[in-house]
Formats: sequence, structure tokens, C-alpha cells
Amino acid sequence: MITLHGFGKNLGVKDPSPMVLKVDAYMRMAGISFNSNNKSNNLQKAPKGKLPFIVDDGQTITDSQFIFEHLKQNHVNLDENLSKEETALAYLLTKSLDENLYFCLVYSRWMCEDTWKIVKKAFFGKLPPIVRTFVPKIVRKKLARNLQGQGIGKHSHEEILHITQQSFIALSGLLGNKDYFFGKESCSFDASAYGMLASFIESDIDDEFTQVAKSYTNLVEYCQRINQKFYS
Ligand SMILES: N[C@@H](CCC(=O)N[C@@H](CS)C(=O)NCC(=O)O)C(=O)O
Repeated sequence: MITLHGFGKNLGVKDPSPMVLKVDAYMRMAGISFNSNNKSNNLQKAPKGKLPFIVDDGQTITDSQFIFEHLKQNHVNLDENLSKEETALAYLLTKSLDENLYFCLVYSRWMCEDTWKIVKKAFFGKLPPIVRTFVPKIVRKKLARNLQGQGIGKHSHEEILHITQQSFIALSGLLGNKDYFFGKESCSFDASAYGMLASFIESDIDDEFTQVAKSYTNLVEYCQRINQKFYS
């Protein structure tokens, strides 16, 4: 049996991490049975200091990309009906979400003052009082450094919002009125897209970033469709 290690429900989303959510969605779409482990020390236990990781029959696999590859090789390949060209496209589109839109999400949650207040309470609100005063500051500083290093953090607020919107325009245009990104059946890119889109669209947070995501009706309906089919 596979165990998926994540953070657990927060900010109104099944998991606040789009990477955890996409692995969860992949396994649901593929009909692979699994357990979720959402213990608060999962991040400390994570072999590479990041979630998600899975344990499959004693084997630990970290990083959503490696997890997808493991699931495809050892369980169910959600992409088996895609052409070679579609498979290539699905991979590159996934990387666009993981390496670009993801950092816009991190910026919106951790760097924008009003949203940060909500995130701080949601992630650190249950810590003992003294720890609660310094741990959020340390984590926020680390993420600010990461965003600078990655490059998104060098841009202005308006520019980051613009980059975010460009991704939603592209995703909305690509999906059009199809059920899933590559047609009638879901593939690995749908798991990745859902993980990322739900992080904006299903979130309790009401800010410029989630508002812009929610303005694309076909993306909102896409999340609803996936919820109905795989999460009800
Ligand atoms: N490339 C990794 C990225 C995973 C990742 O960035 N996870 C974040 C949550 S979305 C995390 O665990 N961050 C904790 C930290 O950096 O301390 C993947 O695709 O799984």
C-alpha cells in the first residue's frame, strides 16, 4: 500500500501544497489506492526536506516528478493513451506550473501582507506562544530568499500578478471547452493542473491572485468536475 505524506487540509484546500495535491489527484485519477499521512512532523521526516514523498512497499520516493514516474512504471500510466507529442507537451506544461506559477503562488501567500496574516495563522497559529512569534518570521525570511534566488521575487507585485494571469490565460485557452486538457480522459497533466488550480480556486483566501484565477469560468468548472468525479 502506498502512503502519501503531505501537510493535510488547510487554507480551505485539501492540501495547501499543489505538489502534494497533484500526487493525490494522480492516484485518484488512476484508481490507485493509497493512505494519506498528514502528521505535523512530515516535513522534518522528508528525505529532501520537501513534501510530498510517498512510501510504497518500503520504498521512499520524493519529488512529485519522481513520484509520477514511479507510479507510471509500477502502477498505472495515466499517459498511456497520449501520443508522443502530447506526452512531451504534458511534461513541459507541468514544468511551467511547477517552476513558474508555483512561485507566484508562494509569493502571493507569503509575501503579500494581508494574505500573509491569514497564512501565518493557518500554518503557525497552533504553535506555543513563544515559538509562534519567531518561527513564522524565520520561515518567511527563508522563502523570501528562495523567491529572490528563483527570480520571481525580483519583480514588482504588479509584474508577479501579470505573470500569474498569463498562466491562467494560457491554461484557460488550452482547456477551452474540453473536459480535460488532452480530451475526454484525464492524464498526468490534469493531476498537475488540478493541484495548482485548486490551490488558487478552492482556497479560502480572497486576494487578487485567487480572484484572477476564479475569473476563468472554464477553469473553475474544471476543478468542480474533478472534485465531483474523483473526490466525492
Ligand atoms: N520539486 C518538488 C517541490 C516540492 C515543494 O516545493 N514542496 C514544498 C511545499 S509545496 C515544501 O515542502 N516546502 C517546504 C520547505 O521548502 O521548507 C516536487 O515537485 O515535489
